[in-house]
Amino acid sequence: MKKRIISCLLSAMMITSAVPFAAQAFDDDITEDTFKDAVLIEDYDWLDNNVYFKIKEVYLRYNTDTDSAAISYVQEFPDEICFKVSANADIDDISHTAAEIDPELVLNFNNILTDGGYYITFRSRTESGEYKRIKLETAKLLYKSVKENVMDYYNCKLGQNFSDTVYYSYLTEYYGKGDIEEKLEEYIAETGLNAKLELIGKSDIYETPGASTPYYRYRLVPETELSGEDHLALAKDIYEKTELIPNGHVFENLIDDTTAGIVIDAVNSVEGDANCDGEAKIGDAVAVLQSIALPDKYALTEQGKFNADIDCNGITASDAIAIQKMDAGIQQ
Ligand SMILES: [Ca+2]
Ligand SMILES: [Ca+2]
Repeated sequence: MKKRIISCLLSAMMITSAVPFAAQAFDDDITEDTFKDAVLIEDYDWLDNNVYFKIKEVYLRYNTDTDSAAISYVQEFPDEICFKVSANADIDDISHTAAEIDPELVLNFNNILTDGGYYITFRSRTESGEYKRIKLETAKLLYKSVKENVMDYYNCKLGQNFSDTVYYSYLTEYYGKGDIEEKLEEYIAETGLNAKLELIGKSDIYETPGASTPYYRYRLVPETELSGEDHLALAKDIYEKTELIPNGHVFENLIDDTTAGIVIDAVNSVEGDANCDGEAKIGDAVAVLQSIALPDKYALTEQGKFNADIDCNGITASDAIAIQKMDAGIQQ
């Protein structure tokens, strides 16, 4: 079957991937030209799992050297607060503290690091599973409440559209807990599809602290060559019958994820430093008052607001007073 090259229109800026799988290239070399004719899949609602990210756009392209097609997701990540904690940190205790600050602040996952310890990530999620914005003061309060217990505070990533990350996926590749294999085998048995299952990888991400629940990545590989459209149709059919959503194997990211949203550096935050010059001085108290009086003219940056919100309730005149007292050496 003649293979077609479909590509997509994205700048070729490389970024690091947050996905815990090693990069795996397809056979073709990725260049800007490779993607210029990508097809935007309009009916991508079925791909939106709204779990760790929200899919905004999906592109389909054919692989030049294999019989596979791939999809590119443009993703939107919800706000998150990340900590690095030691291996023996009491994650349940930190989780409890977070829930006391805001009941919707939930531990999303913890990621074991090779040097011992974990990255743990909090997101704000409603009971119905919708992710919400995290208020700056909530991030500050959580930081202040748990900072004695953490090895390092990583950052808060706040702001919608924080990350338009693109990645590629084999069209029938699935990531999740052990029941993926069972569901796919059932699908093959029921449909009589001529296909085999390939285990691509296993991840050490755990959904619940202390619970050994490895995640698996499987590919359902058709034995007969499919066109990109046919492979996509198969993926949709699998979704309709099993509710399994393709979840790709990142091998390249093409959009710089630092261009949108806000990343607060809490480790290097100087308490009271509203103007972000590294010191808390009387000028910071003035900057706070100016930002309240003339917010359009003297707006604080998000980092400045994080630094200057001494009592973790948003920026008010009392922060200016607290900063003045700090500057004067008066204990809080
Ligand atoms: Ca300052
Ligand atoms: Ca305040």
